[in-house]
Amino acid sequence: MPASESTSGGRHWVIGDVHGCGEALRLLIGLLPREDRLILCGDVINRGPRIPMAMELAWHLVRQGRGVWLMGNHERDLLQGLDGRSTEAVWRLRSSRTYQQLGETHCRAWAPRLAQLPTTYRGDGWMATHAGLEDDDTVNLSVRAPFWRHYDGRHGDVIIGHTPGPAVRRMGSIVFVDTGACYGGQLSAYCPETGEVRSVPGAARPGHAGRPRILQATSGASPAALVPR
Ligand SMILES: [Mn+2]
Repeated sequence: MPASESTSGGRHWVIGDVHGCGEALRLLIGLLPREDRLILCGDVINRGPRIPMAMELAWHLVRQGRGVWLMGNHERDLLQGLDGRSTEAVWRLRSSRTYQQLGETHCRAWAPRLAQLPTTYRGDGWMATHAGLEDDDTVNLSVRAPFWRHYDGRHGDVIIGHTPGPAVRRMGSIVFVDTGACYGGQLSAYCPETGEVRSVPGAARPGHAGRPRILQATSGASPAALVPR
């Protein structure tokens, strides 16, 4: 899978799962310095109310050279559904909010762009990816506790999304930046160079329970509050 690398030497902001919160992404982009590089940590699509807007904003950052949109498991699932290789993938595609909001034709128009998304971004002493790495360093777009438990810091800090929580938080060398924008939480950006966090309110979801789905990590592997180092 493709990787992307820092060439700027400037500051970066790694942004958590947007999940269709287009308005929140617009506000957050407006809060971040124009000269800094924005890394979207994957799962820009699905769940939220304004998926086309979120995708257009993310792609605009990519085209400007201001941002990098990393592949999440939701983007991968969309591509697999469009490929039509399994009945389950097609069923998942048709029941996804991205498919419902964009329709078949627009989903297909996005596929060549989504297929190019890198799975990692490497900065100086840190990297970003959607969920984590296997023991042999291959990217896994949906791993949770096994990576949290076993990551030994060999790539410096690894900044990930995928698992929502109440705040940007650190566990060892892993920084979690998904703050549940689509679940009534916030959309957050974390600067690996300074440890600074900036957040905006996510989309309120009428009829939704409003609580982030915070996964219970096994055997005490629970992401702690962020302590910048
Ligand atoms: Mn995910």
